[in-house]
Amino acid sequence: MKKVTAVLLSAIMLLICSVISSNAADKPIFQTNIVCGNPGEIVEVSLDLLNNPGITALSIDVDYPTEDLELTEVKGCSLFSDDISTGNTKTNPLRISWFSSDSQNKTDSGTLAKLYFRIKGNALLSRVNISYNPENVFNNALQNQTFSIKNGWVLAGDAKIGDTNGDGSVNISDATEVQKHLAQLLTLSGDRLKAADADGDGVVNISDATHIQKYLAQLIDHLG
Ligand SMILES: [Ca+2]
Ligand SMILES: [Ca+2]
Repeated sequence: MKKVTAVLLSAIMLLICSVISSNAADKPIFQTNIVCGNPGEIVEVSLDLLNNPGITALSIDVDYPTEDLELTEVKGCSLFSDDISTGNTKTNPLRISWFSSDSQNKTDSGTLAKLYFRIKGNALLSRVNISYNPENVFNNALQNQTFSIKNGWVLAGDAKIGDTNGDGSVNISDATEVQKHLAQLLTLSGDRLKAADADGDGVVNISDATHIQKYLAQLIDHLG
């Protein structure tokens, strides 16, 4: 009887996990990617739309630290039949917008725009943040569509996400530093604090220490 119960429980857990993972996989996402370069170089950051549920309009803002990055050019991509407006490179945040002129839902996923940044002299970890008002992203029934956001980084020189002590590698000392910071035994600030956001959700908490540990245990293959 115990064996039957265990098998049944395993099957239920498997079912729950598969439902959760399929939901996660299908979740609509706006994201910018993680790129590396050296100060003075121009790097290309992609603004992507994933798992498009079907929309007729969108308006997204992208902001970045002007002390670290200079936006030199923006190219709208031909993801949809109508042009994607890329706004003015001199404004921060930059507004990326699009609407379907035939009012038909478009379900394509891919790159909305490419942003070209020149990395300034003292930059290390620079976040390229996306924000949007759900009322400005909707389908042909005027239903607002909700997207998750995954913000990317421009990493200059040897900068690495998760390398909170700045020694050039990510190891267990970095996870310990995050824990000490949370316990107020030390204070991470500036680029060291930015590096501590190892899961890239915009806040530094215990999940980041866990994220570094999982990365070191090869349970996940990337940080940020
Ligand atoms: Ca380190
Ligand atoms: Ca975090």
